[in-house]
Amino acid sequence: MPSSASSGWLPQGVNGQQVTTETERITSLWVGIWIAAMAVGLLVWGLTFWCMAVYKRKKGDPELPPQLRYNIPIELLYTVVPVLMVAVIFFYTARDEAAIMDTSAKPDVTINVVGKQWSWDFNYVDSNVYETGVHSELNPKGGIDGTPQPVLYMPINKRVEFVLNARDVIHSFWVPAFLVKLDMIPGRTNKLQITPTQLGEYQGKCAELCGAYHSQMLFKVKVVTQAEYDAHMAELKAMGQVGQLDNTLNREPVYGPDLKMIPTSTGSN
Ligand SMILES: [Cu+2]
Repeated sequence: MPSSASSGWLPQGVNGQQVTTETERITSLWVGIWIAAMAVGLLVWGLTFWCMAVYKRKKGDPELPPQLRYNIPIELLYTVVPVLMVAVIFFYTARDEAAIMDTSAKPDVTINVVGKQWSWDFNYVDSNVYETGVHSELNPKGGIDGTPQPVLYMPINKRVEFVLNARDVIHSFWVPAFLVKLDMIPGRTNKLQITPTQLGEYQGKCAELCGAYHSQMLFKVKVVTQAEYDAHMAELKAMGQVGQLDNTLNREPVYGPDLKMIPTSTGSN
């Protein structure tokens, strides 16, 4: 329990370790805003119940007590105080969002992630290899539950830049343990940099309702050592998954005999 309380009941890594370089910042913002909200809530509830108890109508009281209206100091107070509270929350949110969404640093690894109904393609840009997921509807090897989830590899302690695109409709790239998600919008490229700091396997999902099988639009994330990452790149290459999958709009992907989408472009996106 202490470890889940320290993360404000947000998803987190094993033993309270930080999953990425940004999870501590995100957790602090989350917990801080909850503490501020609870303090305000307790004050408001406290004053409300105090008024109800102290100023309730007592036996023998005549009609209603004098009614207060057009009280400028009180009206100013309940306008200025909430504006200040929102300003403080805005300041910390904007500060942290700017840090989390900052993509000015040169990444160690670039991975182009393409969302599609209802799976994912991963183009490992630096290694010029790719991975493609196929939804069970299109994959006779898997039933509804039997669809293998495509696996996204990330080397630990390396700054990974995700270049996010969508092939058909709006999707959203979400790894709950990373505490951040970003929309994938057709015709637009969004970027997100993540530096994972804990080895392990994490669940990834689509966070934007994108059609009938949205809930099955899943993938796995494996944070591995650099050596394991390199081995996986070599493995993809050995499997012939060389080049980069086209990520322009295309609702009718072409699959090879082994259900691999045939690359329709190489190199640039
Ligand atoms: Cu989706």
